[in-house]
Amino acid sequence: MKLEHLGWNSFFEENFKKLEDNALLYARVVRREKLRYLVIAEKGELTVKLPGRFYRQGKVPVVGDWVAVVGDRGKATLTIKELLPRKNKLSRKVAGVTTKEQVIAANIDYVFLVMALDSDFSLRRLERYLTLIFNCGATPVIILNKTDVCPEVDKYLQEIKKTASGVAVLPVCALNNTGLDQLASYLKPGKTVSFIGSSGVGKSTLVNRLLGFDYMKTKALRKDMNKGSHTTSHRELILLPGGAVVIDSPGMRELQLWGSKDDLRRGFDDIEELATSCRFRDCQHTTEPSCAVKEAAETGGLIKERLANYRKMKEEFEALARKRAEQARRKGKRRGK
Ligand SMILES: Nc1nc2c(ncn2[C@@H]2O[C@H](COP(=O)(O)OP(=O)(O)O)[C@@H](O)[C@H]2O)c(=O)[nH]1
Ligand SMILES: [Mg+2]
Ligand SMILES: [Zn+2]
Repeated sequence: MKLEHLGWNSFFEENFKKLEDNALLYARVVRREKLRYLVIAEKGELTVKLPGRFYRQGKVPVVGDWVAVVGDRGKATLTIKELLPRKNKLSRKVAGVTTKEQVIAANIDYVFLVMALDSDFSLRRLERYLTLIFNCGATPVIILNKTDVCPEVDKYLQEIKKTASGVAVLPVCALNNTGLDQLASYLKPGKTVSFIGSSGVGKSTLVNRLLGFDYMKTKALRKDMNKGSHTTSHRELILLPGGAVVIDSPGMRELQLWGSKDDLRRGFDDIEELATSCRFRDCQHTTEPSCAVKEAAETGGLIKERLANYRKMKEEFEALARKRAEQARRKGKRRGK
């Protein structure tokens, strides 16, 4: 197995060489199951153990990570020795009140943000997802699925283009297998594509279409499977016949932000641009006089709900920053004792 097809490149190679240990193998994480990981190395798939120190050090490998693996002499068990530095990572805040990062996937080239053109469609959710993707640094591509149930695809395309300027938008129908050829230019050997989006938008159906057979459990299949055994473990990282690597992340019910308010800059460049005309340089666009952003929202130049969403996310990032600073302060105190 040539691991270049799985995304192995000079960046990872250099970091691997720095470990200066001939006994090590490099491998990519395919799936995590508590203390064991399924990884893929040159010799093929391997099950490896993760020593407890990784948890204590807070560097737990995720799907898409590259790890250095070592075998115990004479024993069949393999152990993860190092987590190689990441090119990037897609993160959110863990669900609930805890202030903690949850890394969803690592080392990604493109994030396919899948949205369905059914009643579930929301521009505000799109803005939220994009903010997370901009934090990751991977290139977002919006996949608009279920065009078969939507008579006004063009209307949605126009709205999305206004909301996500500069981001490619590809309308497709996974069910009827139409429009999927547009994805080909991204799905090149060695490239890693992570699929994200709400549950039910058709991510698994899309992946199955790209694979050419039903590999991922889709909602339709799952219903029947609940009756019998449905424990067939599946890989979260899959190699497509054409060479690209796909990461199908589990559905996200709650999309809590992780990152900083700087991550809003790219997705809201229209607001940033307007803000340069506000009277005050540090204008928060709330109660200040001569605020160009508020004026635009009142006169129709800026969609009100978009501004409200921007403000909401900015507040969330500010609250997150306060909590993280407080955590760091407490940690420092404990260390100082
Ligand atoms: N009408 C329509 N339904 C689709 C399309 N793609 C997927 N679905 C259906 O949407 C449901 C959820 O799909 P699934 O792939 O499991 O979504 P996931 O949760 O994002 O992985 C299933 O019943 C699919 O058959 C599509 O293009 N059109
Ligand atoms: Mg799915
Ligand atoms: Zn302002």
